[in-house]
Amino acid sequence: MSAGKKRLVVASNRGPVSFARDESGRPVTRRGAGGLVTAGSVALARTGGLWIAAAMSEEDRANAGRTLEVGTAGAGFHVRLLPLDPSDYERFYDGVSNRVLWFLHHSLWDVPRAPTFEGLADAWRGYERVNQAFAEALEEELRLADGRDAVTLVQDYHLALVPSLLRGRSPEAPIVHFSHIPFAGPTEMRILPQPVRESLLAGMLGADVVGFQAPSWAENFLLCCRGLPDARVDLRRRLVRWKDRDVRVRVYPISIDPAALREEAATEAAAEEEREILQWIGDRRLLVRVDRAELSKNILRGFLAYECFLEANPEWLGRIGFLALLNPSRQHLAEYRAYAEEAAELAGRINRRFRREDWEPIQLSLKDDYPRALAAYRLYDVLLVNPVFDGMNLVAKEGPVLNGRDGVLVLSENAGAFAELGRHALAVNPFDVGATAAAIATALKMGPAERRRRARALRRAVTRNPVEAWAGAQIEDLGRIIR
Ligand code: GDG
Repeated sequence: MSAGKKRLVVASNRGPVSFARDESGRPVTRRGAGGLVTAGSVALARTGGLWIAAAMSEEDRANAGRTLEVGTAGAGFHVRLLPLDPSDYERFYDGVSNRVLWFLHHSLWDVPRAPTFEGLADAWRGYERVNQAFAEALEEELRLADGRDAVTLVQDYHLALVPSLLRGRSPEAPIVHFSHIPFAGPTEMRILPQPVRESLLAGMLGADVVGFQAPSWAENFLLCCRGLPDARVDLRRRLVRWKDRDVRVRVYPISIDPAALREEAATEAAAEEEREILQWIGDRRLLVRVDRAELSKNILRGFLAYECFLEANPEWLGRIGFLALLNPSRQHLAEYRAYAEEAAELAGRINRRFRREDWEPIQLSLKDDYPRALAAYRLYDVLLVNPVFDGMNLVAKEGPVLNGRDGVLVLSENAGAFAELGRHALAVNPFDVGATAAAIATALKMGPAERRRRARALRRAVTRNPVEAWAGAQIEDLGRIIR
């Protein structure tokens, strides 16, 4: 049977639904947001199947074990939340995934001081146990599939060990591991203690296909595998020979669903935000950024670049506003709270330096407000997307699809999205504050014909890669390999 006919099983840390209680205390389910949920749900709605995710909250744990049906009749799929030991989950989620792997793959450590890896050995055991629990649940599902064997799509750095653990239990299972984030190069990878480094690579190599968002991350993975004893790496064919099997390394850039996005942007909530932003900006030009309040998104250098731009181009004082919409993220981690505070302080300092009676240079909002983000996408003249490193970055794709002003995209060379959109954006080295300031100035000076041409090309580049293609290409590749 070809992989294309098989049932789909998706495994990820965060699932497409979570449990909560409404005001009257009744249990309710909430749909998750984000690129993985959209792309995974689109794939599962087509084939039917199951999504296995961690029970992340108390409420999730109380409902774990039940299999839920999600979606509409004929386009539905099932979700199973795994009950996990809370202290193991904390080791897995914060101790390893958030504090070590996220920092490693985005180059976020201040290397003269960090990391020191105190507590890593203990956290690592929790990471292994949670990965083991996922592998067991997946194997059980494959057994239950009863002849209609399944294709397993394992998501992200949280579950790097799952492919080899599952392979050990189910040697014939077709498995893809996909990383939504960048992958560190071999030099950064050497920051990790050797056993951890080798377990991660060997874990991912349990898959038939190891997928990434962009060519640079795939190449980094291959280069890291060259450091793994007994692995044979063919860089040209993007192949790793490991334990008598060939593992393919491939690129599957994730995309967005433009029709669904336009529908969300057409709601009254978004229209209300649009009116509010228009009132704030008046006839000034609008610079926008939309991000999780996250270290990798490079918010501080973005503000410094704006300051540098205002300093070098005083004719723009009072004629532009910077709307920075930051969705709070991982606020239980001290590094994230400190970063968000530093961003607010920096915006405050720039405002105090340049503000006038009738003009505030930056409006910073630190809250979960998706309708406002959609409204800002429609209205920007310049969209600043300058992450230090980013797997893909969906803001760079959503903005151009909704924007109605032929806005210019200023895009980091280190965002995965750069491979698809870079030619039509203004490229910046995210570490170079002066160059980012110059790119903002260039965007604002750009003539209407060039703006229109670039905006159109960006829209076309996004829509050329439909969201269904992400899982579709993975399943097709598996089909060719397995046959
Ligand atoms: C990871 C990788 C990769 C914006 N404001 C709010 C809000 N948003 C939405 C945006 C966009 C999403 O959040 C952010 O997407 P990104 O791609 O930028 O970012 P990550 O969260 O870092 O995701 C990334 C992605 O996985 C998919 O593979 O692209 O590289 O890091 O859709 O519009 N959402 C909510 N409230 C807001 O205030 N709920």
